[in-house]
Amino acid sequence: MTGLSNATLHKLPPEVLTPVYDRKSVFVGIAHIGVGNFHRAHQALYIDHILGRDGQKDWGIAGLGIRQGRREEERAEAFHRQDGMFTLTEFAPDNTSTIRAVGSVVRYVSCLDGYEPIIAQLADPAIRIVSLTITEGGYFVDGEGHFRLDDPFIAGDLKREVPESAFGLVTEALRRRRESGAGPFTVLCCDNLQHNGRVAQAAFCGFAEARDASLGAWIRENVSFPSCMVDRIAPSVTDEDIRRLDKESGVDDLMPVYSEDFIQWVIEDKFCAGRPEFEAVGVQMTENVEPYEQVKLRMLNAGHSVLAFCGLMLGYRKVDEAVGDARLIALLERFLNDDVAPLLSPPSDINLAAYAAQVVHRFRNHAVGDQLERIASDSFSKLPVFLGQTVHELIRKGSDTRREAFALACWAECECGKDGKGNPIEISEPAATDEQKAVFKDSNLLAVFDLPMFEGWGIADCQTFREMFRHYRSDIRSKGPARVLSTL
Ligand code: CS2
Repeated sequence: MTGLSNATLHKLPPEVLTPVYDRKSVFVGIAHIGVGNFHRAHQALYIDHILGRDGQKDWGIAGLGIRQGRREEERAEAFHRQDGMFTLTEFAPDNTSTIRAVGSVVRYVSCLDGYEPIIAQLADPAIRIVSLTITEGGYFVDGEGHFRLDDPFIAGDLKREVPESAFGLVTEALRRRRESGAGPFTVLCCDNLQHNGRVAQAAFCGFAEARDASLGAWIRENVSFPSCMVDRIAPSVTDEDIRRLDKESGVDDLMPVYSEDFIQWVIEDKFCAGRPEFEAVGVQMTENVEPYEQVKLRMLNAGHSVLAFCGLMLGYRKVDEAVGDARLIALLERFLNDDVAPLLSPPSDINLAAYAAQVVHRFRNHAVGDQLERIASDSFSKLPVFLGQTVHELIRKGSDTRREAFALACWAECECGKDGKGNPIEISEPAATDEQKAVFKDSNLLAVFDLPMFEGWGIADCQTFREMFRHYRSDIRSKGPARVLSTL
């Protein structure tokens, strides 16, 4: 098998697509924080296409790794050994695939060498966009849109001379840029949040204002924070996947990624320091992202979560297996079409019935075989974004909420660590404290609704919903999830 680096590009097997541009002629113009699977299967691919176009060579990506740990050590080593390249395999539903060596990440700066080089990279006047995928829970913004300055991680970073959080690093870089005259850059949040640009603005400005009021005001005035909707299913990559993908590609890649062939990016056109020719590679530029993001988060992401909780409870581990079960398909389709769709005001180019059918079709993609445990993880951060508004509106309208109550009952049972057959499930909840996780084992089955994540759902005042949820949870335990599902 051939290793992956600039020197070996011409030796890769012919079925592996390689950059159509000369990587040596690319300059860095984007810095990205959080170079995980999703970024590499999504934004890095779009930029790879951009770099192949005339006059677009100054939009290369500098990947920034800001979280210490074993994963960072592996990633930094792989980026270093492979000159920033990795293979991406995109699987179509008919199991055909396209394999490509993505070349857009032309530099990688790791915190393992300290945080100063990261700040220096961000402060480099060549950087005109700083994009981020730091997860839904990574912004420390509460339901009212306030940055949580009292969070110990944030409070600690505010005191550090050399900061380590995304907010601290960007703030310090902007301070230097203001001083040197290099000017602002655009901060582009690429996480699954509603009005993610506004959330990012609240977080970055909140941090900066606490550090230095005049700098905070300058950032508010000069830095743009466009919202965007990102969409592509990119599963976690296990060691076994690495072996499988490398065998298929014939490339000895330390960090291959894989995904579905579907991809979408809708961005609010608000860039304070210039931007690539996004339209030329299929990105939709718009004045208003909100209707797109509402559809995506409340249908695809929420549908994913509903399927994950109920599928796990029935004993499945993969998305394509779960949608192979007619009972779960029926649940998912009714959730999408009967519960969520009537609440949405989609943009004119989206037909919701067709969108729902496409979501189901995407979930059926066998080669993608996404992990239900991955999707169920971090629900403390995800559920308020994906499902909160839907439940709130259904309750307010007095509509049928059986499927939502059942999905949440399955979720609460999943969080107890076992599926409906008694087999272990592993769901990680990085945003939850141990005390919060203990509510799932409470003999009061309704104790979960006291968690702060349920603020604003309308459940506290809805006896019908609470009763239904309690009932479902206890029936799942006594009769099994399949019996309960058959009553919906
Ligand atoms: C998933 C998303 O993690 C989740 O909850 O629903 O990662 C999903 O695969 C992507 O948002 C698809 O764009």
